[in-house]
Amino acid sequence: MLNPIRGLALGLLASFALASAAPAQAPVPPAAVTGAAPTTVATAQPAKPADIVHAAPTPGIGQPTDKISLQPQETAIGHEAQRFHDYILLPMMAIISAFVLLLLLWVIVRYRAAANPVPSKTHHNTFIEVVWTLVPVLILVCIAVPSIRLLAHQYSPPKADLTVKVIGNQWYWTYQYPDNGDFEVVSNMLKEKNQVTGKERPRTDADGPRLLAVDERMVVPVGAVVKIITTSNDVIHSFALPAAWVKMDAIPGRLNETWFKIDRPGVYFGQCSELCGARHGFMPIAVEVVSKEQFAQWVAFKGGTMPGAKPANNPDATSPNSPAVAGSGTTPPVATDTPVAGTGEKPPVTSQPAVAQN
Ligand SMILES: [Cu+2]
Repeated sequence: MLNPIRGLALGLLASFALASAAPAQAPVPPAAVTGAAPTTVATAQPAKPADIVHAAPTPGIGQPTDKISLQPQETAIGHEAQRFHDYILLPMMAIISAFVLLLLLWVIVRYRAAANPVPSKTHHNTFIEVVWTLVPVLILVCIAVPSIRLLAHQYSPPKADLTVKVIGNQWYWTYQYPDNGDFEVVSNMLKEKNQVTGKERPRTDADGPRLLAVDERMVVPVGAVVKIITTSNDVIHSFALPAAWVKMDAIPGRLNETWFKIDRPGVYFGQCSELCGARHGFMPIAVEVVSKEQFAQWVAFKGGTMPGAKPANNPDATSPNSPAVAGSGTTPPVATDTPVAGTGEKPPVTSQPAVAQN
């Protein structure tokens, strides 16, 4: 349940989003001012438990398409891999397959028993033996050079702008943000309308395709080098995001590392790619790439902090373990700067300590 002060912060965030969308809206008079922050303004709106507004996915981007090819790639590594696949591997495979097929057909027809009552006893042809040794070697070299170069690029990550710890569970994902106050997001697949029970929210098209949409996405800033650390709480899972050319096993008791950098805002879907039990097919991955401002807003909404962000009026606020302010019970302190729509001011930053949910 939301506590009232956190509810105020949510209300502020919601009103900020509304104000940006509809500048003609009448100004809301300040209704209450908290003691912790003299500039804090609380609107009279009821606290909205709703989430931050998330982007709807774009068909054909970050999700399976009906084309026979790799999923459209969104990272530099992905483009390199796609070029390698499209212009080197695929043509080579096609040429070799066609060559072997034609050779077989030619041998079957030309040297059939009916046409050759007396079989040829030819053996040893130095030229052909050199050719059939050298040509496969050259083919392998042609594949190995770009392949090893691609691997080297994959395993030479640039300096990370953000680290996300991805933890596989039977059968959902949790995403921890150690750079942002170590808050955690638990991501479950959204069920269809006819499958939900109780208060579960069914999937809508704005969430994403069936079996890929989740209730909580991993959110990352656009253009940021995101370091992914994978591990697992139970069995081996695999974090795979095809549009980012990422697939990394999540192994209990071990930390694996991969990375991606996506330059286009949007929603990108993936799936667990290691058979991990009965519901292996029902633990999708959704990564939402947003602007830096939206990311900061989302982090604040989740109770995290941005690295280097100054806590507003509360020196304890940067510590995730900071005790609650005396007199406010167990309620963590919240201070929110007044957002001013249309002036290009920064979105509100809360100083609420991160809540670890382990
Ligand atoms: Cu799994």
